[in-house]
Amino acid sequence: MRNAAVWRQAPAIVAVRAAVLAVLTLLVCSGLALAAGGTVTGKVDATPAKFLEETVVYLKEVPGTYAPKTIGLDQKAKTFLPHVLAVTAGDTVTFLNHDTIAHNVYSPDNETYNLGNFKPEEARTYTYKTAGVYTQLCSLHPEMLAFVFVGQNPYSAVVDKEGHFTIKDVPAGSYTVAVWNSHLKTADKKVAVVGGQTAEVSFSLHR
Ligand SMILES: [Cu+2]
Repeated sequence: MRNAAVWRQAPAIVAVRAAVLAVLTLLVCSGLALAAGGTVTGKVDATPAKFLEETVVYLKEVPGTYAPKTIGLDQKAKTFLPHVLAVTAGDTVTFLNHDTIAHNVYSPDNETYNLGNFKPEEARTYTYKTAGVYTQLCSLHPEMLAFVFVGQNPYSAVVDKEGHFTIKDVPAGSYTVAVWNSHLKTADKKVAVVGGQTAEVSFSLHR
């Protein structure tokens, strides 16, 4: 008789165990979503539109320390590639001359640097200490121009051709979203970021 009672209880125990497991899984998953942060996305319009490509959307003052990265900015066909590069203070940029002629790398802005003249296939690096926008120039070719946006934090994005941007893995919190453009302006906006969710912010740039 005792054995029969145990068999009758067994399905109930299994059901309780499954329910507990489901609740735990839910808690762990929502915890991971919070840890993974949220996304800030949107679109920037520019008047005149020709300046749209020189646009970086970024979050101002996000507390934290960020592991330094190394990112490339090449010179090819007398052009800096990419035209706009967004990095974080402490990051290193590797400049590589992909051309068959010499190039120079310098910036007159913020902490200023001049890496000298590079032979073809030569690479030199520069580590940015101070946040700000650095006009990237070549003293040998006045037509060569790029911009290195150095943020206080990694939560920045260069817009695509249509003005869309996406900033991922943002810690939950309230932030100010700002836009840098080479010629145009727009007011900052506030955004509330929730883990696992996407917040949309759009901007209109003008003179
Ligand atoms: Cu050059």
